[in-house]
Amino acid sequence: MTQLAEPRCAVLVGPYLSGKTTLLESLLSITGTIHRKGTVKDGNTVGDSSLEARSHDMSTELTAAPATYLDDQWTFIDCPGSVEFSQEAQDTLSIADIAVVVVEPETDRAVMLSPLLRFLDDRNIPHMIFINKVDHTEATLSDVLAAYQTVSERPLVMRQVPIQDGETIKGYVDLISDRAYNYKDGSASDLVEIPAELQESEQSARMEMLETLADFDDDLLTKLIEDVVPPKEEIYQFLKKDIADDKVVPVFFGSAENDQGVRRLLKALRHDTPGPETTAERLGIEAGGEALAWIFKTVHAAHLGKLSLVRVFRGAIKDNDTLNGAHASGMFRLTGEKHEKLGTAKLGEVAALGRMEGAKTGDILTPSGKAPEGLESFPEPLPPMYSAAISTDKSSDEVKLSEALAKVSEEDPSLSHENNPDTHELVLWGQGEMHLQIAADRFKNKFNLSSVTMKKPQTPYNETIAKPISQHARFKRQTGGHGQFGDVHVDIKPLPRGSGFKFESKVVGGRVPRQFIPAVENGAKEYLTSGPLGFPVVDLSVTLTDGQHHAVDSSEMAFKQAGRLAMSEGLPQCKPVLLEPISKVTLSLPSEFTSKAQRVISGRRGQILGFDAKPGWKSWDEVSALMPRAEIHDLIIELRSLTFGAGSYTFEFDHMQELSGRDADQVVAARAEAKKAS
Ligand SMILES: Nc1nc2c(ncn2[C@@H]2O[C@H](COP(=O)(O)OP(=O)(O)OP(=O)(O)O)[C@@H](O)[C@H]2O)c(=O)[nH]1
Ligand SMILES: [Mg+2]
Repeated sequence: MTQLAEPRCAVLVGPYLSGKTTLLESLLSITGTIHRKGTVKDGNTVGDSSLEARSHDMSTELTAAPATYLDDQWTFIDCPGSVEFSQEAQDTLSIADIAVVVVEPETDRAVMLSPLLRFLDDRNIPHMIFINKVDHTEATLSDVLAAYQTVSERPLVMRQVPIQDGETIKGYVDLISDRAYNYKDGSASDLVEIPAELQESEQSARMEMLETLADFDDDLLTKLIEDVVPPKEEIYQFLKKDIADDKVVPVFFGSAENDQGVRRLLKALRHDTPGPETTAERLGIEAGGEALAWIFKTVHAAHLGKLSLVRVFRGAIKDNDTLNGAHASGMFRLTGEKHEKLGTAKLGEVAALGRMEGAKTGDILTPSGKAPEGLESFPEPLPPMYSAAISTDKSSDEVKLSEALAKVSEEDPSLSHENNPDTHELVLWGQGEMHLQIAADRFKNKFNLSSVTMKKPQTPYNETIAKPISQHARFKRQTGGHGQFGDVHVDIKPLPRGSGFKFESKVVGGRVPRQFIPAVENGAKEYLTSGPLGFPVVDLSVTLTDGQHHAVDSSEMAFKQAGRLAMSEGLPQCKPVLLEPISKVTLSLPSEFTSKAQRVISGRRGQILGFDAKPGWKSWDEVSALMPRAEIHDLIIELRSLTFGAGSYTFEFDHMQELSGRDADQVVAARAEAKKAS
């Protein structure tokens, strides 16, 4: 009896709408996992089962599904293609034996693919390219290949050449087996004679493939120089090794919708995909030792609660095992939204562990709780690029909202949230408009939070003063019984940027009794939360120089009010100025778009600090600039539309800067308007 191969895992990735979910459906149909093939249009595919995915006609989270093909076990995982969901793709790729990069037969948008290919090559993740939708293209495949080659560091090798019938591709010639096939609806392709007119181009494509392989093998090179054509078996072995080492990327084509070329792809996967032990080695997991599983995704499912999706990289885990000190409540195998109980998950398998409280995406699970050292790093959460202020008008939903926020960020580490101390808004950060929209949909669909609304977040402006002043203020109330009395003299002075607020007392002789001095400071501070222009006031000093008190009527409260009064009467005379936050922004983008991006920065009141080649990235630049925070809000939208989605940016607070003129007037007027409305 032949030894069965360990279960392997292929992850489908690639640009938005290239046909990954359709390809998963085709793979599952051909392997007999499903008996009725669905379509994305009809909303009945195994992938995209969530309400969010169905309603937006796009994948919004991964779909894992097991399959058996010619006695080999597989888990296929379909990832969303939108750049806004790249965290999901990156995390899933980290546990893949191979990635199938599904692309469209386009020549002008190849640049979209470069961040993904870069990620794969940085981590040496073996991958293949599947040019999908060849039933519907005007481009010639050699042009398509050439376009994608410009964004791939690794050589792409065409494994097939198309058999054309006019504009239509009706089959292919396999360049290693030297066999020709015509596509056949609903079943495996027919073996046919290689068309005479293709013989020559097939031979030259074959030679090109061999020459690329020979770049990585001296024996093959010697053979080619000596005009010896190596036997097929040898070529298969070269290719298999080069794919496993991520030295070359084989390219296939077909039509997922029509199941064309998908069997061929399956056979290539079967032959060329490294097993989980090889992947474990690539990830730095030594063979031998205790069982080990890696969490690549966390889901909060409707009935099962928290699920940790893992891939087993050593040994086997059983339903009742204790891992990292926690006891999983159930182990499951997922097929899209369906789940079945699983007793044992062995090396290579993908499983979902129930209610592993405390466990998070990226964690290594072992019985001892110890993770080996020197492992490949799990992808970091992607830097935030777009934000929205999120709120609920139902106070009973507030606790639910904070729980839901914690859960969606657990499901998707590229979502985060913060309470902005200046604007007092709860701000949700993510990768783009759609990303946040889907999060909002999840609040409604999954967490039953229909009262949640999102809006553009406020810019955290501050204000300061330009002129010093001495101010006297007296707080006096006589309301029967004993009254309230506090009297202060203060010097208010501007301080350099970044100084914040400073308070000191120079009062002598107990004219303001010592115990009331902190109250004066607190009163001043209280006023500073919203100054004459309506914003938090910073960069000023207040010195208590003198005052008066009354033996009976003075109190902490009275001096606090006096401190506050001194500020509210004094500050409007100190030439208030608006301060806007300026961020240091670093744009990362293909060099062909650099000059356009610089214009975008200037158009958004930015100051370009410089640009340079992005270290280690061929034909990419990094542009650094200082930009007002108010201008960054939708920068990613413009940057992506400029760069076919490839560009991104990071930002960090740099300094506060005075804003004057019309821009400032508008900000102040809008603030006054908002205050009136609230
Ligand atoms: N003509 C043609 N259309 C296809 C093919 N495969 C997919 N499509 C269509 O392309 C569109 C997108 O297909 P999906 O399978 O959802 O693409 P996807 O890559 O999963 O999309 P995202 O996950 O949102 O990135 C749908 O309208 C499909 O019907 C194909 O082989 N030929
Ligand atoms: Mg999809």
